[in-house]
Amino acid sequence: MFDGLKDKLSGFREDVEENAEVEEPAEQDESAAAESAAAESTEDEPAAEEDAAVGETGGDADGDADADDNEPSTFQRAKAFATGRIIIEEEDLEEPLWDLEMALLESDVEMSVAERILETVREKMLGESRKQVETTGELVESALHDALLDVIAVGQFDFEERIAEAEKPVTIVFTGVNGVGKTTSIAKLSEWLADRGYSSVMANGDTYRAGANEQIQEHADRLGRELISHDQGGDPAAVIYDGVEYAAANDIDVVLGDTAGRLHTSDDLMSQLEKIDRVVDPDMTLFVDEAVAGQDAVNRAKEFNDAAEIDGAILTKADADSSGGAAISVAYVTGKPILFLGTGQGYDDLTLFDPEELVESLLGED
Ligand SMILES: Nc1nc2c(ncn2[C@@H]2O[C@H](COP(=O)(O)OP(=O)(O)O)[C@@H](O)[C@H]2O)c(=O)[nH]1
Ligand SMILES: [Mg+2]
Repeated sequence: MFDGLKDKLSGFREDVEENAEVEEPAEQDESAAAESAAAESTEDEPAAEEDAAVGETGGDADGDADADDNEPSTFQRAKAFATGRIIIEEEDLEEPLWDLEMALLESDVEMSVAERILETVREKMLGESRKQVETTGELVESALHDALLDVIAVGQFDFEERIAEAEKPVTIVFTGVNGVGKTTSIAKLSEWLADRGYSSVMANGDTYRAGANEQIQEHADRLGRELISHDQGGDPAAVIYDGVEYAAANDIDVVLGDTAGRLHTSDDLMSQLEKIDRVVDPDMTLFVDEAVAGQDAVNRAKEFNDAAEIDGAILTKADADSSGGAAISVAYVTGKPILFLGTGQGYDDLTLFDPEELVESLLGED
Protein backbone atom coordinates (compact mmCIF):
# COMPACT_ATOMS: atom_id res chain seq x y z
CA MET A 1 0.00 0.00 0.00
CA PHE A 2 1.35 3.42 -1.04
CA ASP A 3 4.83 2.00 -1.70
CA GLY A 4 5.57 4.36 -4.58
CA LEU A 5 5.04 7.41 -2.38
CA LYS A 6 7.00 5.85 0.43
CA ASP A 7 10.04 5.45 -1.83
CA LYS A 8 9.78 9.04 -2.95
CA LEU A 9 9.65 10.34 0.61
CA SER A 10 12.77 8.44 1.54
CA GLY A 11 14.40 9.98 -1.55
CA PHE A 12 13.83 13.42 -0.03
CA ARG A 13 15.48 12.37 3.21
CA GLU A 14 18.55 11.17 1.33
CA ASP A 15 18.69 14.36 -0.77
CA VAL A 16 18.70 16.60 2.27
CA GLU A 17 21.26 14.50 4.09
CA GLU A 18 23.55 14.65 1.08
CA ASN A 19 23.20 18.37 0.64
CA ALA A 20 23.69 19.06 4.30
CA GLU A 21 26.86 17.01 4.35
CA VAL A 22 28.35 18.94 1.48
CA GLU A 23 28.03 22.04 3.60
CA GLU A 24 29.89 20.53 6.49
CA PRO A 25 33.21 22.24 7.13
CA ALA A 26 36.16 20.10 6.10
CA GLU A 27 38.29 18.74 8.94
CA GLN A 28 39.61 21.68 10.83
CA ASP A 29 41.82 21.75 13.84
CA GLU A 30 40.14 22.85 17.02
CA SER A 31 41.24 26.47 17.14
CA ALA A 32 40.59 27.05 13.45
CA ALA A 33 37.06 25.74 13.83
CA ALA A 34 36.52 27.91 16.84
CA GLU A 35 37.88 30.96 15.12
CA SER A 36 35.87 30.50 12.01
CA ALA A 37 32.74 30.05 14.06
CA ALA A 38 33.46 33.11 16.10
CA ALA A 39 34.22 35.10 12.99
CA GLU A 40 31.07 33.97 11.21
CA SER A 41 28.94 34.72 14.18
CA THR A 42 29.95 38.33 14.30
CA GLU A 43 30.09 38.94 10.59
CA ASP A 44 26.72 38.15 9.18
CA GLU A 45 23.28 37.97 10.63
CA PRO A 46 22.08 34.46 9.83
CA ALA A 47 25.20 32.96 11.37
CA ALA A 48 24.71 35.08 14.46
CA GLU A 49 21.18 33.76 14.78
CA GLU A 50 22.42 30.22 14.53
CA ASP A 51 25.03 30.79 17.15
CA ALA A 52 22.30 31.99 19.45
CA ALA A 53 20.32 28.86 18.68
CA VAL A 54 23.26 26.69 19.68
CA GLY A 55 23.64 28.68 22.86
CA GLU A 56 20.01 28.01 23.73
CA THR A 57 20.34 24.32 23.10
CA GLY A 58 23.42 24.09 25.25
CA GLY A 59 21.73 25.94 28.08
CA ASP A 60 18.54 23.86 27.94
CA ALA A 61 17.14 22.87 31.30
CA ASP A 62 16.59 19.25 30.29
CA GLY A 63 20.15 18.59 31.08
CA ASP A 64 22.69 18.19 28.32
CA ALA A 65 25.49 16.29 29.99
CA ASP A 66 28.00 18.75 28.69
CA ALA A 67 26.09 21.72 30.02
CA ASP A 68 26.10 20.39 33.57
CA ASP A 69 29.78 20.63 34.39
CA ASN A 70 30.92 23.57 32.43
CA GLU A 71 29.45 25.99 29.96
CA PRO A 72 29.83 24.89 26.32
CA SER A 73 33.10 26.21 25.07
CA THR A 74 33.42 28.13 21.87
CA PHE A 75 34.95 24.99 20.46
CA GLN A 76 31.87 22.95 21.35
CA ARG A 77 29.71 25.52 19.66
CA ALA A 78 31.91 25.42 16.63
CA LYS A 79 31.61 21.66 16.60
CA ALA A 80 27.85 21.96 16.74
CA PHE A 81 28.11 23.91 13.54
CA ALA A 82 29.53 20.83 11.93
CA THR A 83 26.67 18.58 13.05
CA GLY A 84 23.41 18.17 11.20
CA ARG A 85 21.23 20.02 13.60
CA ILE A 86 22.26 23.51 12.69
CA ILE A 87 23.87 23.55 9.32
CA ILE A 88 20.75 23.26 7.20
CA GLU A 89 20.37 26.47 5.28
CA GLU A 90 17.58 27.57 3.00
CA GLU A 91 19.73 26.90 -0.05
CA ASP A 92 20.43 23.33 1.05
CA LEU A 93 16.71 22.73 0.92
CA GLU A 94 15.91 24.32 -2.40
CA GLU A 95 16.71 21.38 -4.61
CA PRO A 96 15.42 18.62 -2.33
CA LEU A 97 12.18 20.58 -1.83
CA TRP A 98 11.76 20.98 -5.55
CA ASP A 99 12.30 17.25 -6.00
CA LEU A 100 9.87 16.56 -3.17
CA GLU A 101 7.22 18.70 -4.82
CA MET A 102 7.68 16.86 -8.10
CA ALA A 103 7.52 13.51 -6.29
CA LEU A 104 4.30 14.47 -4.50
CA LEU A 105 2.68 15.68 -7.71
CA GLU A 106 3.76 12.52 -9.53
CA SER A 107 2.13 10.58 -6.72
CA ASP A 108 -1.15 12.34 -7.45
CA VAL A 109 -1.03 14.57 -4.42
CA GLU A 110 -3.21 17.58 -5.14
CA MET A 111 -1.33 20.80 -5.90
CA SER A 112 -2.53 22.85 -2.92
CA VAL A 113 -1.80 19.90 -0.64
CA ALA A 114 1.73 19.50 -2.01
CA GLU A 115 2.31 23.20 -1.49
CA ARG A 116 1.07 23.04 2.05
CA ILE A 117 3.34 20.08 2.80
CA LEU A 118 6.34 21.92 1.38
CA GLU A 119 5.53 25.02 3.37
CA THR A 120 5.39 23.04 6.60
CA VAL A 121 8.58 21.11 5.84
CA ARG A 122 10.44 24.34 5.08
CA GLU A 123 9.13 26.01 8.21
CA LYS A 124 9.97 23.05 10.44
CA MET A 125 13.43 22.55 9.02
CA LEU A 126 14.52 26.14 9.21
CA GLY A 127 12.58 27.11 12.29
CA GLU A 128 12.18 26.13 15.90
CA SER A 129 12.18 22.36 15.69
CA ARG A 130 15.73 22.09 14.51
CA LYS A 131 16.95 22.92 17.98
CA GLN A 132 15.34 19.80 19.36
CA VAL A 133 16.73 17.14 17.07
CA GLU A 134 20.16 15.68 16.77
CA THR A 135 20.78 14.71 13.17
CA THR A 136 19.77 15.85 9.73
CA GLY A 137 17.95 12.54 9.23
CA GLU A 138 15.89 13.08 12.35
CA LEU A 139 15.14 16.63 11.39
CA VAL A 140 13.85 15.58 7.96
CA GLU A 141 11.87 12.78 9.51
CA SER A 142 10.15 14.98 12.04
CA ALA A 143 9.48 17.75 9.52
CA LEU A 144 7.93 15.31 7.04
CA HIS A 145 5.96 13.63 9.81
CA ASP A 146 4.42 16.91 10.94
CA ALA A 147 3.81 18.15 7.40
CA LEU A 148 2.03 14.96 6.33
CA LEU A 149 -0.01 14.66 9.50
CA ASP A 150 -1.07 18.29 9.17
CA VAL A 151 -2.84 17.59 5.86
CA ILE A 152 -3.92 13.98 6.43
CA ALA A 153 -5.55 14.46 9.84
CA VAL A 154 -7.85 17.32 8.81
CA GLY A 155 -11.31 16.97 10.33
CA GLN A 156 -10.71 13.60 12.02
CA PHE A 157 -13.34 12.43 14.48
CA ASP A 158 -13.98 9.17 16.30
CA PHE A 159 -16.43 7.32 14.05
CA GLU A 160 -17.36 4.67 16.58
CA GLU A 161 -18.00 7.27 19.26
CA ARG A 162 -20.20 9.17 16.85
CA ILE A 163 -22.26 6.01 16.26
CA ALA A 164 -22.38 5.23 19.96
CA GLU A 165 -23.60 8.67 20.93
CA ALA A 166 -26.09 9.31 18.12
CA GLU A 167 -29.77 8.75 18.57
CA LYS A 168 -30.81 5.43 16.99
CA PRO A 169 -31.36 4.56 14.30
CA VAL A 170 -28.31 6.28 12.84
CA THR A 171 -28.75 6.81 9.11
CA ILE A 172 -25.69 6.74 6.87
CA VAL A 173 -25.96 7.45 3.15
CA PHE A 174 -23.19 6.46 0.73
CA THR A 175 -22.41 8.57 -2.32
CA GLY A 176 -19.85 8.35 -5.10
CA VAL A 177 -19.58 7.38 -8.76
CA ASN A 178 -20.29 3.96 -10.19
CA GLY A 179 -17.93 1.04 -9.57
CA VAL A 180 -15.83 2.56 -6.80
CA GLY A 181 -17.02 0.17 -4.10
CA LYS A 182 -20.05 1.76 -2.42
CA THR A 183 -22.11 -1.40 -2.18
CA THR A 184 -19.14 -3.49 -1.08
CA SER A 185 -18.27 -0.87 1.55
CA ILE A 186 -21.82 -0.99 2.89
CA ALA A 187 -21.52 -4.74 3.34
CA LYS A 188 -18.10 -4.33 4.99
CA LEU A 189 -19.32 -1.56 7.29
CA SER A 190 -22.32 -3.66 8.29
CA GLU A 191 -19.86 -6.35 9.37
CA TRP A 192 -17.58 -3.81 11.09
CA LEU A 193 -20.57 -2.54 13.07
CA ALA A 194 -21.71 -6.06 13.96
CA ASP A 195 -18.21 -6.77 15.32
CA ARG A 196 -18.75 -3.84 17.68
CA GLY A 197 -22.24 -4.83 18.75
CA TYR A 198 -24.33 -2.63 16.43
CA SER A 199 -27.13 -4.05 14.31
CA SER A 200 -27.75 -2.64 10.85
CA VAL A 201 -30.15 -2.80 7.94
CA MET A 202 -29.30 -2.08 4.31
CA ALA A 203 -31.53 0.09 2.12
CA ASN A 204 -30.92 0.04 -1.61
CA GLY A 205 -31.26 3.57 -2.91
CA ASP A 206 -29.60 2.47 -6.15
CA THR A 207 -32.87 2.11 -7.99
CA TYR A 208 -31.18 3.12 -11.22
CA ARG A 209 -28.90 0.25 -12.19
CA ALA A 210 -30.28 -3.08 -13.39
CA GLY A 211 -29.13 -5.86 -11.08
CA ALA A 212 -28.41 -3.52 -8.17
CA ASN A 213 -31.05 -5.14 -5.95
CA GLU A 214 -29.72 -8.62 -6.67
CA GLN A 215 -26.14 -7.59 -5.95
CA ILE A 216 -26.81 -6.02 -2.56
CA GLN A 217 -29.29 -8.79 -1.69
CA GLU A 218 -26.47 -11.27 -2.10
CA HIS A 219 -24.35 -9.39 0.44
CA ALA A 220 -27.33 -9.10 2.81
CA ASP A 221 -28.03 -12.82 2.56
CA ARG A 222 -24.41 -13.77 3.15
CA LEU A 223 -24.19 -11.53 6.19
CA GLY A 224 -27.68 -12.33 7.46
CA ARG A 225 -28.92 -8.72 7.28
CA GLU A 226 -32.27 -7.36 6.24
CA LEU A 227 -32.42 -5.47 2.94
CA ILE A 228 -35.06 -2.87 2.15
CA SER A 229 -35.52 -2.38 -1.59
CA HIS A 230 -38.03 -1.12 -4.14
CA ASP A 231 -38.33 -1.98 -7.81
CA GLN A 232 -35.88 -0.57 -10.28
CA GLY A 233 -36.83 3.00 -11.21
CA GLY A 234 -38.30 3.73 -7.77
CA ASP A 235 -37.57 6.77 -5.63
CA PRO A 236 -34.25 6.36 -3.75
CA ALA A 237 -35.33 8.73 -0.97
CA ALA A 238 -38.45 6.59 -0.39
CA VAL A 239 -36.38 3.39 -0.10
CA ILE A 240 -34.02 4.86 2.46
CA TYR A 241 -36.96 6.36 4.32
CA ASP A 242 -38.49 2.87 4.51
CA GLY A 243 -35.15 1.63 5.82
CA VAL A 244 -35.29 4.15 8.63
CA GLU A 245 -38.89 3.16 9.46
CA TYR A 246 -37.92 -0.51 9.51
CA ALA A 247 -34.95 0.18 11.77
CA ALA A 248 -37.04 2.25 14.18
CA ALA A 249 -39.71 -0.46 14.37
CA ASN A 250 -37.19 -3.27 14.85
CA ASP A 251 -34.67 -1.65 17.17
CA ILE A 252 -31.94 -1.66 14.56
CA ASP A 253 -29.03 0.68 15.34
CA VAL A 254 -27.85 1.76 11.90
CA VAL A 255 -29.38 2.22 8.43
CA LEU A 256 -26.91 1.88 5.57
CA GLY A 257 -28.35 3.61 2.51
CA ASP A 258 -26.87 2.85 -0.90
CA THR A 259 -27.27 5.24 -3.82
CA ALA A 260 -26.80 5.01 -7.56
CA GLY A 261 -23.38 6.00 -8.75
CA ARG A 262 -23.98 8.04 -11.79
CA LEU A 263 -21.70 10.77 -12.96
CA HIS A 264 -21.10 13.47 -10.42
CA THR A 265 -21.82 15.95 -13.17
CA SER A 266 -25.34 14.59 -13.51
CA ASP A 267 -27.85 17.15 -12.25
CA ASP A 268 -30.34 14.38 -11.92
CA LEU A 269 -28.24 12.44 -9.44
CA MET A 270 -27.36 15.51 -7.48
CA SER A 271 -31.00 16.49 -7.16
CA GLN A 272 -31.69 12.92 -6.00
CA LEU A 273 -29.07 13.33 -3.28
CA GLU A 274 -30.63 16.61 -2.29
CA LYS A 275 -34.00 14.93 -2.04
CA ILE A 276 -32.53 12.20 0.17
CA ASP A 277 -31.07 14.92 2.36
CA ARG A 278 -34.45 16.57 2.62
CA VAL A 279 -36.63 13.49 3.10
CA VAL A 280 -34.35 11.32 5.21
CA ASP A 281 -32.04 13.90 6.77
CA PRO A 282 -29.21 11.36 7.21
CA ASP A 283 -26.95 11.55 10.24
CA MET A 284 -23.94 11.04 8.01
CA THR A 285 -23.18 11.12 4.32
CA LEU A 286 -20.06 9.19 3.40
CA PHE A 287 -18.36 9.74 0.09
CA VAL A 288 -16.80 6.61 -1.38
CA ASP A 289 -14.08 6.58 -4.00
CA GLU A 290 -11.16 4.42 -4.95
CA ALA A 291 -7.65 5.32 -3.83
CA VAL A 292 -6.33 4.12 -7.18
CA ALA A 293 -8.23 6.92 -8.92
CA GLY A 294 -5.77 9.42 -7.41
CA GLN A 295 -6.37 12.97 -8.56
CA ASP A 296 -9.77 12.06 -10.05
CA ALA A 297 -10.92 10.81 -6.67
CA VAL A 298 -9.79 14.06 -5.06
CA ASN A 299 -11.68 16.15 -7.63
CA ARG A 300 -14.83 14.08 -7.23
CA ALA A 301 -14.65 14.33 -3.46
CA LYS A 302 -14.63 18.07 -3.81
CA GLU A 303 -17.54 18.13 -6.26
CA PHE A 304 -19.70 15.73 -4.27
CA ASN A 305 -19.01 17.68 -1.09
CA ASP A 306 -20.07 20.86 -2.84
CA ALA A 307 -23.29 19.28 -4.11
CA ALA A 308 -24.41 17.29 -1.05
CA GLU A 309 -22.21 17.95 1.93
CA ILE A 310 -20.28 14.91 3.07
CA ASP A 311 -19.21 14.06 6.62
CA GLY A 312 -16.30 11.86 5.66
CA ALA A 313 -14.84 9.57 3.04
CA ILE A 314 -14.08 5.92 2.49
CA LEU A 315 -11.17 5.21 0.17
CA THR A 316 -11.46 1.77 -1.36
CA LYS A 317 -8.90 -0.35 -3.22
CA ALA A 318 -6.08 1.04 -1.10
CA ASP A 319 -4.65 -2.48 -1.41
CA ALA A 320 -3.97 -1.78 -5.09
CA ASP A 321 -2.75 1.81 -4.75
CA SER A 322 0.90 2.72 -4.71
CA SER A 323 0.62 6.47 -5.21
CA GLY A 324 -1.12 7.40 -1.96
CA GLY A 325 -2.05 10.78 -3.46
CA ALA A 326 -5.77 10.50 -2.74
CA ALA A 327 -5.18 9.30 0.82
CA ILE A 328 -3.03 12.34 1.45
CA SER A 329 -5.19 14.90 -0.33
CA VAL A 330 -8.89 14.16 0.21
CA ALA A 331 -9.20 15.47 3.77
CA TYR A 332 -7.27 18.67 3.16
CA VAL A 333 -9.15 19.46 -0.03
CA THR A 334 -12.65 18.77 1.34
CA GLY A 335 -12.08 19.61 4.99
CA LYS A 336 -13.73 16.24 5.75
CA PRO A 337 -11.81 13.27 7.10
CA ILE A 338 -11.07 9.92 5.52
CA LEU A 339 -12.74 7.50 7.92
CA PHE A 340 -12.02 4.09 6.43
CA LEU A 341 -9.74 2.42 3.93
CA GLY A 342 -10.98 -0.52 1.86
CA THR A 343 -8.11 -2.95 1.62
CA GLY A 344 -9.50 -5.91 -0.34
CA GLN A 345 -12.63 -7.68 -1.48
CA GLY A 346 -13.40 -9.59 1.73
CA TYR A 347 -15.91 -8.36 4.32
CA ASP A 348 -13.10 -7.89 6.83
CA ASP A 349 -11.07 -5.73 4.48
CA LEU A 350 -12.16 -2.43 5.98
CA THR A 351 -9.74 -0.56 8.20
CA LEU A 352 -10.48 2.43 10.36
CA PHE A 353 -8.32 5.22 9.00
CA ASP A 354 -5.60 6.31 11.38
CA PRO A 355 -3.63 9.34 10.13
CA GLU A 356 -0.72 8.78 12.51
CA GLU A 357 -0.44 5.16 11.46
CA LEU A 358 -0.43 6.11 7.79
CA VAL A 359 2.27 8.72 8.30
CA GLU A 360 4.40 6.28 10.23
CA SER A 361 4.08 3.65 7.57
CA LEU A 362 4.92 6.19 4.84
CA LEU A 363 8.07 7.20 6.70
CA GLY A 364 8.91 3.73 7.97
CA GLU A 365 12.04 1.86 7.06
CA ASP A 366 10.32 -1.10 5.45
N1 LIG B 1 -9.29 -4.76 -4.30
C1 LIG B 1 -10.39 -4.17 -3.84
N2 LIG B 1 -11.54 -4.24 -4.54
C2 LIG B 1 -12.64 -3.63 -4.05
C3 LIG B 1 -12.61 -2.90 -2.83
N3 LIG B 1 -13.85 -2.39 -2.61
C4 LIG B 1 -14.61 -2.79 -3.64
N4 LIG B 1 -13.90 -3.54 -4.52
C5 LIG B 1 -14.38 -4.13 -5.78
O1 LIG B 1 -14.80 -3.11 -6.66
C6 LIG B 1 -15.86 -3.56 -7.50
C7 LIG B 1 -17.02 -2.57 -7.50
O2 LIG B 1 -17.60 -2.54 -6.21
P1 LIG B 1 -19.12 -2.10 -5.94
O3 LIG B 1 -19.31 -2.19 -4.47
O4 LIG B 1 -20.06 -2.86 -6.79
O5 LIG B 1 -19.08 -0.58 -6.42
P2 LIG B 1 -20.29 0.47 -6.49
O6 LIG B 1 -20.70 0.53 -7.93
O7 LIG B 1 -19.72 1.78 -6.05
O8 LIG B 1 -21.37 0.01 -5.60
C8 LIG B 1 -16.24 -4.94 -6.97
O9 LIG B 1 -15.67 -5.92 -7.81
C9 LIG B 1 -15.62 -4.98 -5.58
O10 LIG B 1 -15.28 -6.28 -5.17
C10 LIG B 1 -11.35 -2.83 -2.11
O11 LIG B 1 -11.21 -2.21 -1.05
N5 LIG B 1 -10.28 -3.47 -2.67
MG1 LIG C 1 -23.40 -0.30 -6.04
